[in-house]
Amino acid sequence: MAFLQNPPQLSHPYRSDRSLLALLDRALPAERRAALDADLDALGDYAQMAWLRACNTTRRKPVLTQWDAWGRRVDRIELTTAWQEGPGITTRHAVLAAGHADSEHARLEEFARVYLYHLASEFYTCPLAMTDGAATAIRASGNRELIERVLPRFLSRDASTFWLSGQWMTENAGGSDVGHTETVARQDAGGQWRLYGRKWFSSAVVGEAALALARPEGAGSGTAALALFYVETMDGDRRKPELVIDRLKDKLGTQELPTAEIHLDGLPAWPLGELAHGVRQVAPMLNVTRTWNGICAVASMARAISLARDFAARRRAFGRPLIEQPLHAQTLADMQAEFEGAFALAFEVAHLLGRVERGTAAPHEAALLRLLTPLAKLWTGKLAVQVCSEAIECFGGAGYIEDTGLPQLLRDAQVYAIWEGTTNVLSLDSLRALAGDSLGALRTASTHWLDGNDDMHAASAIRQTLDAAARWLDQHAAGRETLESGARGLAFTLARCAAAAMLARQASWSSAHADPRPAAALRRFVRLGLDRLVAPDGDNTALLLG
Ligand code: MFK
Repeated sequence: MAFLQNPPQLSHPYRSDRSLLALLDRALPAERRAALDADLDALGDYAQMAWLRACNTTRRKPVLTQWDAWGRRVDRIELTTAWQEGPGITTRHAVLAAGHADSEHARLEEFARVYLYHLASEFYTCPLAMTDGAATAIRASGNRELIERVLPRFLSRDASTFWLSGQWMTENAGGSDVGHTETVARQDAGGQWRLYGRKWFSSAVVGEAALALARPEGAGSGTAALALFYVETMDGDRRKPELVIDRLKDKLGTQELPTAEIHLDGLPAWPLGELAHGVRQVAPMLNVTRTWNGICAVASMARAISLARDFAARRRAFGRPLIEQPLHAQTLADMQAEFEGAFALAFEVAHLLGRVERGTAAPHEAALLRLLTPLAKLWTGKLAVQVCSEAIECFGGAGYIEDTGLPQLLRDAQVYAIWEGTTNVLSLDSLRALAGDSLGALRTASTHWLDGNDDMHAASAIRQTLDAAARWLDQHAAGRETLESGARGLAFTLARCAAAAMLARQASWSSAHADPRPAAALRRFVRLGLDRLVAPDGDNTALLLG
């Protein structure tokens, strides 16, 4: 019998994830920690089952049928199995409800669930993120009628009453530059607002509701004149005729997710608040979905590394298992250190969000959250692509073969750098945050996170790099073009410093609990470098593009 390679096995995504277990043990009071265990265990079981199922079945994509045999417009979308299971799993394990519970730990407990569920969900987490964001934005609007109508649906623990919500923002002209939105809101004779226009990326078109940006008829141009509307998509069990699905997108990845192009032809809509400043009103939603993006990105990294490490123990080359080959071990350890930094940052944003929402955060932490949210999103998004790419390379040619399930990890990871704003858009958003005193808040927080850690080299590298970032910002604050051109380097630098300081806090706790591995991750993460600052070189850029 010719040689057959053992395929990689996925170890239990919850019980074998030491980063998640240690974080929850450190950050949660014992009672809450214990109460969370059953849901996380079950979501880990589901994730393991879903991986095996995906390995043993032919992949499917959603199918849109626009017309029935008799010429009636139906716009019916057939979903994959994981998507059909989505409402049941989500509500049974209170994925969204947990995040809105009355506790400063609510968001951490929610995002622990999201982290475990994400890959098994086949990006059902995308509309879940938007539903979570919509619930947050509607709550922030103070619109009582709407809060009472939709929050029990969006946060339901019962699949039969659960509603998904979309976020209809992106248009052909207004992608990142949402101020170019062309969708118009017009009042009919009865005073009902109705939306007319085309939305270009609607990933929750199978949902029951959405928040949509539109320009009230007669309002001026630009971002400030946009208003935020709430819409419902269904009339009983039929989609409203004023919502037309033009086609499903043929995407690089996230292919189980039915992202649609749609037309709104007079869809009834209700303003959330004032008939202007819609972007300001949708910002709480954006910040929540960006938090989901960061957590989902680290979930992809965790999966890629878990499979690559398992395979390295099974696969022999040049006389020994790959894991014993020094260069391969080095590669895996670098991935692990970068992952642990990203994990620390993404989950700190989640925990902080809960504390800020519940009013238990320290005074500087609201500014800190405003900065860390785009930093976590942009850095983890890019890192996920790098880690997934490296991981599939760890399998050699097998990593390039579709039905190993490995290429999908990389294709899907590419979405994190695009979904909810590209790396550059998020870098510019971090400049918005830095216009306040968020850098001071990061310095204060870092001092706190480093307190009690005995890795003097790491502490000094973090402080020196934060000083360098502050000097860079001072030097370039007045020159907008230079500031923007270096915004990505600044954002990566701050993200890495924040992640390192958070890793230091986790390392102190873990060392005291006889686990030296996070301290090792910190040493390696710092050695891989914190400083990504870019010297201004406008002339050189112009020459290269000429
Ligand atoms: C999962 C799989 C997905 C499947 C495939 C999907 C592929 C991708 C599909 C997509 O299209 S994802 C892209 C979604 N689009 C975005 O994420 C928008 C990207 N653009 C931005 O983020 C811009 O920064 C933004 C539109 C939010 C604002 O740009 P502007 O037009 O220059 O607005 P401006 O005047 O700076 O900000 C308006 C207000 O919002 C200001 O407040 P004031 O009115 O009080 O002055 C800002 O401070 C506030 N604001 C903006 N961003 C904020 C914020 N407030 C809090 N947090 C933020 N993040």
